[in-house]
Amino acid sequence: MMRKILSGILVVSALFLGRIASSTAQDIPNNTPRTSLALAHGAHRLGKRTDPMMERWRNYGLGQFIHWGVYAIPGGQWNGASYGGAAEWIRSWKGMPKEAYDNLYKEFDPENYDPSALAKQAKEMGAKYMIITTKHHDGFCLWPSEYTDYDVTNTPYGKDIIGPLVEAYDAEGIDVYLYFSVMDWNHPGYRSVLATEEDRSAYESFKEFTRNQLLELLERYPTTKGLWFDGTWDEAWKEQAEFADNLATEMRKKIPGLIIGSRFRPDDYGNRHFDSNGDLMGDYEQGWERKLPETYEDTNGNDWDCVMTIPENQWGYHSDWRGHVKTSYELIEMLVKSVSLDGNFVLNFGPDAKGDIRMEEKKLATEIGQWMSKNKSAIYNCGHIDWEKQDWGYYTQNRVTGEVNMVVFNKPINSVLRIKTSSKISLQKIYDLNDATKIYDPEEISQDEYIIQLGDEELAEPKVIVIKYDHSKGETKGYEKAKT
Ligand code: FHN
Repeated sequence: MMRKILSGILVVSALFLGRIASSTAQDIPNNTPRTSLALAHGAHRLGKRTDPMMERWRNYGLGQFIHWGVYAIPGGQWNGASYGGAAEWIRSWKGMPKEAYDNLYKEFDPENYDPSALAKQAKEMGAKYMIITTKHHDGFCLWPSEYTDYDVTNTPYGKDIIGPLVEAYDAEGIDVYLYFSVMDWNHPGYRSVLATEEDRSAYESFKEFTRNQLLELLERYPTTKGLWFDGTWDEAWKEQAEFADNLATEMRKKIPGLIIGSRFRPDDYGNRHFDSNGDLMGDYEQGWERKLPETYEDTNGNDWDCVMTIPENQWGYHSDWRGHVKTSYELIEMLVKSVSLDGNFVLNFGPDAKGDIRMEEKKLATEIGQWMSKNKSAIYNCGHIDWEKQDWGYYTQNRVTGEVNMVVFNKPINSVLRIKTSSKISLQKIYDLNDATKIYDPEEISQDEYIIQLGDEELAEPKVIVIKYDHSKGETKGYEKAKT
């Protein structure tokens, strides 16, 4: 109880103290007394990682997620009834007997699984990295694991899924990240809460199993760039600050530079994502699932990714998508907004039991890819610029050239696009990314404020206008403020 109260107080104070992390990284050795609270297993760094692997991560822009496992076999249906939740959670539905679910692996035989076709499709879409579920909450492993029989080797398919996939994506130059659910409904030692001594001792075997599996994955697939953790919200796991911290160190020894987000380890008080001082734990924030930050302030200046489903909430294959299915322009807008706020956007795909990607997903991947092929320079290597957001769309800035992209989603009825910079600059050239002969003449209308005219141009799709500028002050006109 005391711990809960203390942790609550700390979380509140974190809002005041912690979110002032500077953007330059500083190493904090374990046990260093902090201005606020000394934590043995809190954040070990303030600010962003600045090494080349993390720079590469930061510049991806677009990623692909794949959720695949035995849940693709029922595809959200059991005995003629349709499960209303996310397909990969069907085991927890009272309509489906656990025993039936736990025997599904005996039917897992994805004869159409073609990792190079998947990798090619991801490449065409413009993905620079991908995340694959090696093991979801049900505990079924898509790789041959020495530590459980509940894996792909004991299915009719009988072969490793992960190895060929890593190879195929590596061959396309797409970086691979491994999703791993700590929560594991299949392991006998797994507990969500440690209520008794028996629970604690069972959980020790589960921890050892988790460690073994993670090290096994990194040994088997050494080109892995990072781990994407999930299922770490249990009370039992929240008590494992020291274990998780040591394991993270061990994993980083196996693959130096390994990227691990904020979902992995809890701190000394069981806080996740942000430690009790409010500092981000892990290399980037993993809290943006099926939602996006509204403003740059919402990101606290951290690296982050957004993982997104195409329908409202389906990750694994569900044959009966209900509700709103996002269109390619909605997804492109989310992608652009993510980049404009310094994040990566990761779009999920759920292959069916045979290993096929459904038509709706293929179509969206193609449409996004068509847009990306023309406009990728507004996405890759781009991030946030602190110019005032306008209703026509989003700015992204190339981190190398400094060029600014206006990604226009809405054409105003008056055809006027407003640009308000954060300081006096000198505009050099404003032009259409896909037709450099189309030059826009900015008209200065106020201090650091300009307009350009779109004229009769129709917006057939989100359009990119490039702004080249330099920091020379130029001539300052004396705009008079209204005396009100
Ligand atoms: O419960 C899972 C869900 O099934 C899916 O894997 C998503 C992906 O981010 N993560 C979990 C909830 O956070």
